[in-house]
Amino acid sequence: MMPAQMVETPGPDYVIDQGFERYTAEEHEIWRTLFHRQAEILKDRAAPEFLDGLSGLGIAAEGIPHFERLSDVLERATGWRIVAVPGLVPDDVFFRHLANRRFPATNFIRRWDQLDYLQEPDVFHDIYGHVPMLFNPVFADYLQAYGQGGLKALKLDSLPFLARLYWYTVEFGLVRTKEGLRIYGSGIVSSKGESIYALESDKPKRLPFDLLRIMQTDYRIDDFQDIYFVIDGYDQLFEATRPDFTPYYASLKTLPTIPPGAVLPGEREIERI
Ligand code: HBI
Ligand code: FE
Repeated sequence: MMPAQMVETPGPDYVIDQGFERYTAEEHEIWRTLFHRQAEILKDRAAPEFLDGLSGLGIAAEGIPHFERLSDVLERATGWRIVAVPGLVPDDVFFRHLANRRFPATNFIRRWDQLDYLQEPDVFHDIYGHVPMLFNPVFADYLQAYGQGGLKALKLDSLPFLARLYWYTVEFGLVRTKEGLRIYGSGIVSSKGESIYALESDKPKRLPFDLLRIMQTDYRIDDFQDIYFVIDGYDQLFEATRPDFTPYYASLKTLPTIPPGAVLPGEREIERI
């Protein structure tokens, strides 16, 4: 029996036991509060594929999901499973998990005073924000391809370029639908304020998805985004990760980094809503 005060030390893949039985009633209440708040806000703002994943996986309000039980449903749909990790893990560990269809989800939940914003991912960001999109077969394939690409980028000392692709799609991506722009990025759908700002504020720029432009564009981690990139569909993401990125990295290394708020001459901004 592990002494209570000892926190489990993760193995080389940083996987730990979720500790589901250790969650307190208050932690489940924080989940319920976040869930109900986002359910209201995301009705006409989240992409249909996100909402389909949320309901298809049975991710519900009643409390923090049980990773193993949720993984059994997810695996039947797209072959992905969720593994519990204590927080951000080293890049190579992260990419190896994604390349093997394992999504590393943080097992702790934020405190009441972090309800509106916290910098590092918690279980609400990872499970509510990321896992529903893994129910979509094309997006599920994209994220595995991203993991494989990450392991290659590490070898080519080109990780920052690929991290931008993850940031501006998986975390902060928007998708065009017949009803207008919708959100599929996890960093947005798990944030009350940014779910509204991303679609309705005049402040951020919105540009069409462009792989090299994204990999050349810096991003900020401490506030709402200055720019969003819009895809027409998830197969656009999957197709974009097909080619060998080696030549892209070589040319990107010779180009200046584009600051997040910039729109270059000739670029056509996408109108909000
Ligand atoms: N670790 N647990 C976790 N979750 C992430 O989203 C994550 C990570 N480590 C590295 C990382 N993301 C990014 O730096 C890579 O996408 C580049
Ligand atoms: Fe995330």
